[in-house]
Amino acid sequence: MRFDTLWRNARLATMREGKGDFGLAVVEDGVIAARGDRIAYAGPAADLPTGADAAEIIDCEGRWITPGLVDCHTHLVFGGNRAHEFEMRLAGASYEEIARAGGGILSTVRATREASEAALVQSALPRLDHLIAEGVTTVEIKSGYGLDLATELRMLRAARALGETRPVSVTTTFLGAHALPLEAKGDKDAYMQLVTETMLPIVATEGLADCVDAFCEGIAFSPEQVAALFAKAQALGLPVKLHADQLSNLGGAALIARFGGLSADHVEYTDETGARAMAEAGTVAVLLPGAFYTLREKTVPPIALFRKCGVRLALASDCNPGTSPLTSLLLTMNMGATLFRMTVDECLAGVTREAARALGLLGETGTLEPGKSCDLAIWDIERPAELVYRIGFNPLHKRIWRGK
Ligand code: DI6
Ligand code: FE
Repeated sequence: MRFDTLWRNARLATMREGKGDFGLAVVEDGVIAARGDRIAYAGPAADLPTGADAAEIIDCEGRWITPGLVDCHTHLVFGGNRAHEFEMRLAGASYEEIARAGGGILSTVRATREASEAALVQSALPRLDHLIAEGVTTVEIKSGYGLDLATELRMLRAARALGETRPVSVTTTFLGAHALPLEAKGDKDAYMQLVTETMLPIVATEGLADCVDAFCEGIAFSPEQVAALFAKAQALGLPVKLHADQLSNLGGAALIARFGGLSADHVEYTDETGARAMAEAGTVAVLLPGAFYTLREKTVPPIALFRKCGVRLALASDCNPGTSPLTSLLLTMNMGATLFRMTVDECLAGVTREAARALGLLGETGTLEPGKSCDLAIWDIERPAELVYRIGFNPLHKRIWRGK
């Protein structure tokens, strides 16, 4: 049997799901073989068909291989940054004071509207490269700092362009319902009608979004406004997800579950009704410890409740200039463990299998299984816990995307 590339002498964390087993699914003396951009074999060396051969055979010298990492929630594309607001907050200013002084999300909106597509790509590349350097092979990127049609389209084009510029899979999300722009003059209903009836259909027609997201919160949009947007998204054949229950419980988790959404993100304030609805709908909880840390939040997401109900847990960077200026999934895993008390297995599944599930891409990536894209991260570690335990250290040996 002839393969293109074969990685041997490796320890695999395949992340493959067995019956009732959601662990790492470790293979001690493992082999991965690729044909083209697909995994053709992933398993014990002993079970490799006899006579197996490959054009290129790589000795991994006992290193660990995991699926390429998946960052399933980022706002990677934006203009400017908010380092000055960080300083203001350190000097005692509150988030609200900064927002009233023209800062906050709207200051990023201003900078993003002023940036060309090329400038947006250029400023996002170092952030993307940092993710890639830690083994990321799939990244989700949201719009939401344009809040007008032209800039929202430009952000989504910039996100697609990033995927053409670097060897990484990019999925895009339309987040026109992120915040209320100044020109809406406080009229949330009118703005959401614009997002729902005008922007979204054009975004869909141009094929620029793989998914639709919204921010459901007192400072953003109500469940009713979001429901109308989701109904439209579904009519257009687009899956939905939601920034839900981050700062208060407006029933966001139950809302996204009602629409069969891919994920409910943040979910610090989700209650048992919400968690049960998510489990029923197969909606993944995407936990974002970077935002929790930056905002110095006190309310931890109800991890035990999610476990009890059987809700799947993903972890993501939420990379954004305001509440999570974080471009490291390794540090995200450490925060998931230290701040949220997630286990090593949960953290690793959270940035591989469950993150892929949260993007609707589990058939394509997220585990080491035949037929999937050959997306691998090869690590210089002795045990998987090192990926979660160390802080500010990157043990990536090599990253493979689509077999290369
Ligand atoms: N939740 C957040 O924490 C960020 N967006 C969102 O929906 C805030 C983004 C920002 O401050 O720029
Ligand atoms: Fe976010």
